[in-house]
Amino acid sequence: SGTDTAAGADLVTYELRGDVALIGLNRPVKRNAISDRFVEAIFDAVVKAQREAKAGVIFGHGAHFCAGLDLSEHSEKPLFEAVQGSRRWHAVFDQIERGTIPWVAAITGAAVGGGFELAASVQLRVADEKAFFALPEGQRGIFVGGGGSVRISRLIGPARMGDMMLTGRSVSAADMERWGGVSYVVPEGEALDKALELAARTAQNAQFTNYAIINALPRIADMSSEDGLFAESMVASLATMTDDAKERLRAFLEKRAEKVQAPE
Ligand code: 1HE
Repeated sequence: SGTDTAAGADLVTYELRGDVALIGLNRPVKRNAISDRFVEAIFDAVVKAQREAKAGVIFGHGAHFCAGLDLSEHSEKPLFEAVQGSRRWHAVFDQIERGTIPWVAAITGAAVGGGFELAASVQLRVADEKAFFALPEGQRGIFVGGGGSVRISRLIGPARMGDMMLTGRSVSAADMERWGGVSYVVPEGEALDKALELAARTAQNAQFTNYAIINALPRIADMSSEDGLFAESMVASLATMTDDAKERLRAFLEKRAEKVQAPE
């Protein structure tokens, strides 16, 4: 464990477990608040994982997933630096949302402000039943800058996001599941194990299909229906051409592949 990259190596832990990379946000005394160095450390770890792993998990060391932007750095910044800082968060989180491998977030404690924005950039969200979500930007006199107005808004809807930002209220894991903001709520203490299990399962998929899911779905969501359907046919046909698809389809027909199971 431990990353060998330069920027803020101490701020994240990195571990490879089989095909799954584990990135731990590691600034628990500051509730994993994300400083400029921290954003770079996340980027380096994500790029390393894309080289070495087939799926990744992001979790927070300590009781909380992430308290968002490091507010102690933020107030000092001149306008143009603030813009560039926000754009850097976008680039880093985009590497997670539209990169080469699927990511699972194991959310415990607070996922607040930029912490929720980070969670919104992964493909699968697992929440501990005690986890909570908030967007306190309204009280702080700032605005989301880590992609939340796009990603969180599309995940839970602009009305719910506006409610969270205007009222600053805390939303429970159970309510967030109802809102579609998380896909799994698990008993206390089990989020990381569940996230690892899901990541390991996605790592077994065909690489091209995972890439298409990660990259085609959000883009098609941005298209008109007509363009989306056309793009879908192109991606679907390309997927079918891969050796992986040929072998996996043959395996199914020869009864060597796992069947779909009824849900538990
Ligand atoms: C911080 C931060 C931070 C904690 N920046 N230092 N985010 C927020 O507005 C959330 C602010 N944080 C909190 O509401 C709470 O800290 C928590 C609910 C997350 C956790 O509470 P608790 O009681 O466990 O911890 P604490 O005692 O509040 O915090 C421990 C220390 O971390 C304390 O510092 P200390 O020197 O007194 O020990 C806190 O000041 C520090 N800390 N959170 C800096 N965020 C790209 S735009 C995104 C915009 C946003 O993200 S806005 C939301 C910012």
